[in-house]
Amino acid sequence: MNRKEQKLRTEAESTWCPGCPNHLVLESTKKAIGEKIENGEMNREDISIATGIGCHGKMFDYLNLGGVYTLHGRVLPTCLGMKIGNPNLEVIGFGGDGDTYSEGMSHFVHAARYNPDITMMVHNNQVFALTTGQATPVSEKGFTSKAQPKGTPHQPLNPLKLAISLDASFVARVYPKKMQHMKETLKKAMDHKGFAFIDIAFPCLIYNNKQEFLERNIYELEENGHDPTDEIKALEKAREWDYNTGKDKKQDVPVGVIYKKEKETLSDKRPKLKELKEKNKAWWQTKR
Ligand SMILES: Cc1ncc(C[n+]2csc(CCOP(=O)(O)OP(=O)(O)O)c2C)c(N)n1
Ligand code: SF4
Repeated sequence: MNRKEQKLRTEAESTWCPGCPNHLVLESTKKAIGEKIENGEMNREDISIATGIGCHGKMFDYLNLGGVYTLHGRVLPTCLGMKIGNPNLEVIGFGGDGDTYSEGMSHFVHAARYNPDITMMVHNNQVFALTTGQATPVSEKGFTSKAQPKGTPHQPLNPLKLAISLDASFVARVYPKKMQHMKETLKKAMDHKGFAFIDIAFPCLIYNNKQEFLERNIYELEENGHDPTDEIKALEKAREWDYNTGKDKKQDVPVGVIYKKEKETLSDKRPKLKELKEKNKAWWQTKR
């Protein structure tokens, strides 16, 4: 761990379950940001984060960065507010799948439309984990819990397909055990100008353990010659996994950048934000 990564640690004791993939998400995030700081691309003070409420939300406790530990479902409007308030900030949101695709769904749709220059990571364990295992909109059909003893009858929503059809300008999936790949994908998302969305596919070891399924079916798009600028190919890739574990059929779970497009950002569309960015830049630089 380099000096910059150490500065991103807090003294808070982790309350995640031992072995929870959230630990790996945290480490990859620290590495990605640590490397960017080390390379002189940004300072710790240039980054602002927002997290939802859930197991994923504890990222706020363990990352020594400014921001807002916000309400369940409200990560994206909080990120948007921070970005509008100071367009020079590098804003990163961390949400749960319950958080983002249930209560927060309308924000997700409009963030893709507005295209603010922010990064959104969704810790997608396909379950409301902190509230002990209820089905979310991405839980697989037939998923049982105390709240759904007969199994949810609904097909899971495919957030990647949705994001591409909303014309989100950067759409990716990562798997936390592929730490190097996850770190590099996060860096690409931070470099992207516009709304960069990353769905983190991972098992909740307690309430939805699909580790064996994921390990068996995951492959890296970068090794497959995928062209993320081809929208039709991107949709085909997004369709490969329908978020069921497909006990009867072969499923492929692609990870990496699925779709990427250059598109006007929110600041491009709002000249006042551009002005504010320039005006604040000088002030911001004196504060470093
Ligand atoms: C406005 C609001 N609605 C609901 C809740 C209850 N709640 C807290 S955590 C949580 C589950 C979080 O699940 P998810 O977002 O998938 O995150 P995970 O725990 O799986 O990381 C819920 C429903 C809340 N705290 N606030
Ligand atoms: S309940 Fe699941 S998501 Fe929450 S800390 Fe434990 S393993 Fe991780």
